[in-house]
Amino acid sequence: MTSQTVLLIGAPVDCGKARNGCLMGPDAYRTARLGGALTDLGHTVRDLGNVWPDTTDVAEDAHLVALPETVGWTRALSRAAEEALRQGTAIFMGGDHALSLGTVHGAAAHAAKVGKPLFVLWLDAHSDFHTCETTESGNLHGTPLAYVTGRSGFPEFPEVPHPVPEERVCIVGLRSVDGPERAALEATSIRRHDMRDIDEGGIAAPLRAFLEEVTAVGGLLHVSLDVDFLDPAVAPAVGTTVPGGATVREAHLAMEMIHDAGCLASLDLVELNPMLDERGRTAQLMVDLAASALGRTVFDRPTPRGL
Ligand code: 5AB
Ligand code: MN
Ligand code: MN
Ligand code: MN
Repeated sequence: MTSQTVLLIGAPVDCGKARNGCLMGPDAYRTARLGGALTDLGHTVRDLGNVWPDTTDVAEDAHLVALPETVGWTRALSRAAEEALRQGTAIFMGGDHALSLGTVHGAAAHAAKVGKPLFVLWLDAHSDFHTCETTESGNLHGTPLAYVTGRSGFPEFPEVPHPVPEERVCIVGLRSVDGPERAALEATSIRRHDMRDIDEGGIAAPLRAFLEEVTAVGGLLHVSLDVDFLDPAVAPAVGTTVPGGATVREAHLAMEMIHDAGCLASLDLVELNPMLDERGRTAQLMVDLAASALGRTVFDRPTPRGL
């Protein structure tokens, strides 16, 4: 396995929805030894510490939750992501999914600079395809995929000079999509594999097809892994659980295939709420999944002790 430089960036974004707790995500990943797990694989790991949001003069919005703060995070995380991707493989330790407004924005800027196409794999129960105008909850963690693909309806956010083209986006794990998101998605060529597709045909075939497209053109892959992609029975530490999610092995297989494709540029670990966890098991599972994405194989898995 080729040894890589891996940058860990804490993004304690906790304003993308009303329920608090994702603020503690980065330290839960540190406590669960994310850095150590990757060092054990032979990688050079640098924890760059936590990013904090820019201050902005954006006004509060009556409907949108924490709009000024979220814009501030987007600016700061876009810069942090662009800088980290220049140095190696970047892992963003969230924080809620609003952090991807910034990380994908920055990854796209990096990809444009190095002249490679950026692809995005969205592993989530939800499509996160609302705009500021369509969101019913006002929770901006439900919007990042719309923003980074260049949908209009984000007037207060930074311009998106490098929108990710629809044909380079793949969503896997869907089982809760709001009406306006569904209508908007159906008008795009964004690939989406819902849980029924996975039940019927498995996760490997659609993922393999997507990864082959990335590698065929020498693309960079950004993976956004929402805890609620997983079934709540194995990953309870998330505010937006939806029954019927991916199994432990489906998720690991996805990560193992991503590693083998050799195109991973950046990874978001989002929506972990340690307040809702059971003895750290969700944090540990997310760490193990990140290790699979960075080269841990099924044979390397330790037998859990002391649970
Ligand atoms: B997550 C919902 N569509 O807009 C909304 O967890 C849920 O980052 C969004 O995927 C879930 O509030 C956002 C109902
Ligand atoms: Mn999400
Ligand atoms: Mn979700
Ligand atoms: Mn959520």
